[in-house]
Amino acid sequence: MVRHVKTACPLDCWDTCSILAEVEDGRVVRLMGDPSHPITQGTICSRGRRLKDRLYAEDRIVHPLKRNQHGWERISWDQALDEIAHRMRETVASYGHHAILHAYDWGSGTVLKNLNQRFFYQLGGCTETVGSLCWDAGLEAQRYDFGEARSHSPEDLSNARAIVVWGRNLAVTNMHMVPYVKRAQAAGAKLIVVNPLPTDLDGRADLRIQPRPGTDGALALGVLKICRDHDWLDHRFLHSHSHGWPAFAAFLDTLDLTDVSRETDVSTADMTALAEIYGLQGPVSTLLGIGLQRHAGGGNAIRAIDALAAATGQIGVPGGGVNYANRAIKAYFDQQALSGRAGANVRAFFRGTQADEIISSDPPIQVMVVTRTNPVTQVPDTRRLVEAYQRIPCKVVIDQFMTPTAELADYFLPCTNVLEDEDFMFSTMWHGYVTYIEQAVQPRGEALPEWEIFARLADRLGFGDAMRRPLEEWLSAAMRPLEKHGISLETFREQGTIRLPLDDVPWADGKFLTPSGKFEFVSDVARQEGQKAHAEYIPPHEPFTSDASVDALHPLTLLTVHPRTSENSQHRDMPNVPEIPVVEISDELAKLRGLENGALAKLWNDQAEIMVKVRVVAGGHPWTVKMESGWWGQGVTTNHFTKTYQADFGRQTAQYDCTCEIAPTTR
Ligand SMILES: Nc1nc2c(c(=O)[nH]1)N[C@H]1C(S)=C(S)[C@@H](COP(=O)(O)OP(=O)(O)OC[C@H]3O[C@@H](n4cnc5c(=O)[nH]c(N)nc54)[C@H](O)[C@@H]3O)O[C@H]1N2
Ligand SMILES: Nc1nc2c(c(=O)[nH]1)N[C@H]1C(S)=C(S)[C@@H](COP(=O)(O)OP(=O)(O)OC[C@H]3O[C@@H](n4cnc5c(=O)[nH]c(N)nc54)[C@H](O)[C@@H]3O)O[C@H]1N2
Ligand code: SF4
Ligand SMILES: [Mo]
Repeated sequence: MVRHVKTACPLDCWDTCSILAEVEDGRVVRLMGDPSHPITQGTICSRGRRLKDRLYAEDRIVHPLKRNQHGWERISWDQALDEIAHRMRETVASYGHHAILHAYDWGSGTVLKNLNQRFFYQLGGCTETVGSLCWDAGLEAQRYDFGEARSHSPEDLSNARAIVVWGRNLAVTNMHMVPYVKRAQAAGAKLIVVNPLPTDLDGRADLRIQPRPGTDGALALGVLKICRDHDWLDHRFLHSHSHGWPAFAAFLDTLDLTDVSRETDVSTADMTALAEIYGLQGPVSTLLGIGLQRHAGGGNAIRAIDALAAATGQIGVPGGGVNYANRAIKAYFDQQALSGRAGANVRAFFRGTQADEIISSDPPIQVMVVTRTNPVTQVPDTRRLVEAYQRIPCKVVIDQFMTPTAELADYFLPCTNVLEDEDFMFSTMWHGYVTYIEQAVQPRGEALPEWEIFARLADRLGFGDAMRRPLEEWLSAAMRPLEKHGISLETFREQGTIRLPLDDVPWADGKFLTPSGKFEFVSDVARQEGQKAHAEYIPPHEPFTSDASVDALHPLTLLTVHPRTSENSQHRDMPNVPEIPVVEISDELAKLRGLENGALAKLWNDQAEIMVKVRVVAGGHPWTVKMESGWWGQGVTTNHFTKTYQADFGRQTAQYDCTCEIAPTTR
């Protein structure tokens, strides 16, 4: 008998699709988009569809493993958990809680995953990874400016007269936004793409701006200066709803547009064209990407774009907004009810610099538990990270596959795939629809839900009661803030997908969550936190030379962007991944380096060297090399090349702040 089960994609993605699983005789036979989902409307991407391949993959690990001197041996859950619990107890007694490291990220974003942290807090504390490999500089920037990062509803894009896709690889990373863009364009909206690299949207764009990577802060400030010089400003907004404009305007006066043009490689004509869009052709909806803030001045760049949009009247109006994230969603879920941190003795290591922190740690890390992340491919400076991890005497990885991180471990604990779980999924990246996850099939082999793994460990450590509740209770506790909106777990289960009571147009009432209650061009909070009070341009860490000769040291920027067909590293085991990675370079650079389309080349910098295949693309910032991240092979990952530089805000890594060189080679 065929059954349709409604589940959701747990991947860290803008779109948060609901999925229909076709189940026959206890087996998932097909995954389909859910036509009833208002945003994703029956389509899912290949990453979503491959959740089924990951479920049934032959190399998925479905039994606990322990490393012995000959390699991995299969052991029972009891043995694995007894030994790990013993190790933890001894570690706490001899070194204290901080000698246990919980390294986690958002490889799966469902609600019950918050119980992972609960385990370590109920244990009494730990060292845990904080900061971001992903998007925190931008979140902090918008906290300074608006009080919180909020996005317009996708439907509101129809009110825009211009759409600026600024550093978001929309068609690849946020594909369900594309129909909204197309509909807005059909209704007359202009499309502007600001990205150093060519993107799939470029063919549809009315204006393409390809700045040197890491210089968007200068670009936005320059464009705003042009708006100010022409008085293309919204004086009503500036007067009634903003704070600090006179001081910020005085700062703009000190900018020289010729300098901005030289720094960004964007002509003053293009800057003026963009200024006309913001100043004269609104409402403008800005769709910010995350890649753009993985640079030294990433947070300030987002503040500068916020300022440009605010001063020209794009905030709180239909069809406007600087859409980066949607943190308003957080208010509808009580994550604390699950993670329950109160009283725990927690030390923080930053995700990006964890290697150095582990190496110099006092007390030294004795046990590491890795959940929902594959740091060996995803954290900058892989070589240093592996060196640090190798010093940790006991490493436990909870995953579904033998990733390069798991290969370093002493214990591998197999967790369930989302199709084997009951849970629910929300994300604060974009739209306000959340989906209930019904269990489609029984777990394969001995795989366990992660909460069950931690509950069993807690049983052994004497606090099982704090980790064991009926699933309904956990789910209801997480949803409690929705009760006052008349949404219970039962309604959620019945409806499958619900729309959160969010505003279509944030800040329409002109009331912001900042201390002044206004949009803050100048932020005392930023100043108190040791940041610049207003947006300024912060140049890349890596010295850039406009001398593109091979003699100049690594004159090219290496952008290790998100892969088209994989979620970070999660689909690297799937077919069609070339053994030699493909890098994209502009036709101009190809000519300069004597490289033809399809040629083999050597790509290197001071940290790594690798053989690549060249794909020559028309246009793009000429001194930029694109290589997809999440890849591993030839003994290296993309992050062997990247540095542990931090962006300006939020302990955000600046892994796109990276230079390289490329030259022809033969195999
Ligand atoms: N297919 C796919 N989709 C994904 C993911 C995936 O791995 N694969 N990952 C998900 C996750 S975790 C995230 S965080 C999001 C990320 O979503 P995006 O932000 O769209 O993706 P990124 O690859 O981080 O970078 C986006 C773009 O930023 C551009 N960029 C880099 N530096 C600069 C700069 O200095 N200025 C400007 N203007 N542009 C710049 C890059 O050329 C790239 O096109 O995507 C999510 N969706
Ligand atoms: N050079 C470079 N580095 C980057 C980026 C980049 O663009 N360039 N992007 C950065 C960004 S935006 C992000 S978000 C990070 C992502 O970094 P990660 O979150 O580490 O990346 P993933 O490859 O998604 O790894 C998730 C792992 O969790 C496993 N997993 C899946 N479901 C579960 C589960 O339910 N439980 C457990 N325990 N494990 C599970 C998967 O098999 C996979 O091994 O990478 C960052 N690193
Ligand atoms: S990865 Fe994103 S677009 Fe693809 S199915 Fe999952 S949520 Fe949807
Ligand atoms: Mo991310």
